[in-house]
Amino acid sequence: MTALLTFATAILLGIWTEFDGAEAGDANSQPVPNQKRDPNNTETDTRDSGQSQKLVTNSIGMKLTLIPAGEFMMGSKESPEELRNAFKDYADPCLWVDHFGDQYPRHRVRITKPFYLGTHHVTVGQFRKFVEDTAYKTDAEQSYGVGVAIGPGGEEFTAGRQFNWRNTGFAQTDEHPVVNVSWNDATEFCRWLSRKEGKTYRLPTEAQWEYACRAGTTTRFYNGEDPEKLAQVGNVLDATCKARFPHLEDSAIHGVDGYVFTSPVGRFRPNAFGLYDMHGNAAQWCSDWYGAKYYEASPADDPSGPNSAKSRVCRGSSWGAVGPS
Ligand SMILES: [Ca+2]
Repeated sequence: MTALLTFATAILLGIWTEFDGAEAGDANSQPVPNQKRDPNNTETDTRDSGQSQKLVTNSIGMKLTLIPAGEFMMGSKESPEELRNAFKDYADPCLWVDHFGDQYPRHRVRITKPFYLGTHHVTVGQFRKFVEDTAYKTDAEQSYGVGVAIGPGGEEFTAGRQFNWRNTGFAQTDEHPVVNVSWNDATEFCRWLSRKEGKTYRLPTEAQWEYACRAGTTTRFYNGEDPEKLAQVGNVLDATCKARFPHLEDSAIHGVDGYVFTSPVGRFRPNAFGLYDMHGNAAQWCSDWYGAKYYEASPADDPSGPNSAKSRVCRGSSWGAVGPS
């Protein structure tokens, strides 16, 4: 069985597309032979509502949740036009582009094998262990990242060489999701952990991600249809953020999640599989190449995305957005 990680990404979606696929290949292309089991690994069986669920804690303290095989309807049950109309009152930049067409048409997908998925985003503290062990330099440290700086009119979002996973311009503890990491950085983290434990860690496919996020639900969000209720289950562009950045007023929901920027992982109600922050906080890299029309041609069994493209798939939205993504 393969262990997969959800991985927090750059704080603005798509910012790292210029690096996608430039160096690193698919982590699946380099299977790691079995090695002696790490004695720090522990496995725990728990019972929840009569169903058996296996949780695993790995050698760096990451919890992974066993996701069962199954099938589901992937994508939006609403057409792009219906979604655009439903979200027309939000000026979220993520909704300005033709954002909804790639979630359509809805189609049946089978996940044929169970898998482990990271219960939380990869944290700053966990990523630091990788960097300290390998002296790895992230793409942002070799180019530029995105963060929050003091501009002429107050705080503003901007890009610069000073921003990277260590410095985002706002406070991050070891319990916050690591951000300002590219798809390449995420893949290298998985390779390091695979070597370290003798198991195969990789990013989830987009189909695995959505199957895990939905956890049996068919609504826009796993807590229903209403974006105004997102603050119950995740850290999104909410009234807290709007109070700090008044120019985002037209983009934010009225609900209050209590966080302007990222939040420590696991602070909101999990979904039915026991996964946290699948909506909001930090967006998450998937292994797939991105194809706007891929859903029209997706195979039913374990789809893994187009053969090649210019960018990778990122799911889960973030603390700076409200739309279904
Ligand atoms: Ca928030």
